[in-house]
Amino acid sequence: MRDVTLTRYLIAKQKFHPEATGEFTDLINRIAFCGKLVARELRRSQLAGRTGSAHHENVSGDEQKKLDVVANDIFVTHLEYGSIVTLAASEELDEPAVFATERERGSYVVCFDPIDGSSNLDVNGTLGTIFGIRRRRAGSLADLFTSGREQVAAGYILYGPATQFVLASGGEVAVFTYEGETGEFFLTQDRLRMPTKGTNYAVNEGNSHFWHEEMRRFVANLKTPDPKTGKTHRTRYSASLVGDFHRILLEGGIYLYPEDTSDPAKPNGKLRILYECHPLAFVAEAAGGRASTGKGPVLDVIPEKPHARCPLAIGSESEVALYEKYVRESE
Ligand code: AHM
Ligand code: MG
Repeated sequence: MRDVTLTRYLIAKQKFHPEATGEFTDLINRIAFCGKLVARELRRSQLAGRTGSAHHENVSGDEQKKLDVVANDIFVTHLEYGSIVTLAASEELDEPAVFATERERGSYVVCFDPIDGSSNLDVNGTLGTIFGIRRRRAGSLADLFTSGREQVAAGYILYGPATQFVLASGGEVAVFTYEGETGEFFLTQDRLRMPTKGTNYAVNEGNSHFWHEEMRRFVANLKTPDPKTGKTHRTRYSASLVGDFHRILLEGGIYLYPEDTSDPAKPNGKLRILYECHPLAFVAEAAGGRASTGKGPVLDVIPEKPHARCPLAIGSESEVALYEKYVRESE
């Protein structure tokens, strides 16, 4: 497995699609290349004085960091050329960027969060990039306002002690790890399956005052010893959705960012559907896990605008089903 590069993996998969033009392989390679550039920026940021605020808010009202802007520019630059991508929606773009004219007909629509977990930028903490890919249909903004099941691939790049590229496509999840000496991503885990039950939970408990009652009861349940094992779930929260989700993908458990009452303008929690919830839900389902709003699958949620949000409970089948039961019983 250690001599399978990302490119070799993609070429092997492409053989199952005789109609393939090579554009998808090109697109994934470009996203991986952007990951290498972002990882390089992150490694240098403390020495180069590139930490801190860009003194600007994005359209969601979040403070933009200098590196949010740098990473967004990297992705826009490398997705824009060659008419492969028609439209790109990013957390850091007020409006989606249109890359291909009607005549050029790019085949794909890409949604991305260039730096997820931005509050970790200044403290050298774990960070990520999230992406979801749809086929171009109408060739207009309407292509964005569709179910997450329209995605043909999704994944993330995890910037931790090692940089890893996680790709869900064709119903399978594969993990590639970056090697600096060769500049390549090598396949390190193939056909990954999420445990059906785990022992971790990730949630910002500082928000518990604003949670609905069923959420408080659910988390209390996770902290109550299991009658069979005598063990409770462990809290593992890093303020990086990608980092927290990756642990849950490997070890099982649940990540939650539920709806709460902290801000009447944001009744659906914090996370955005197109470039946070849909892509990770796609990865979770491809690995045998689940992603739910509490009331139904996240992949079935259709956003009404580019930065729309939804509640997210994502992870092992067992924990997500239990959370849905608490939500159902509260109705
Ligand atoms: P970001 O994309 O602006 O960084 O926001 C998303 C992040 C997630 O990575 C993380 O799980 C969550 O926001 C943390 O939010 P909070 O500080 O409210 O716990
Ligand atoms: Mg984010």
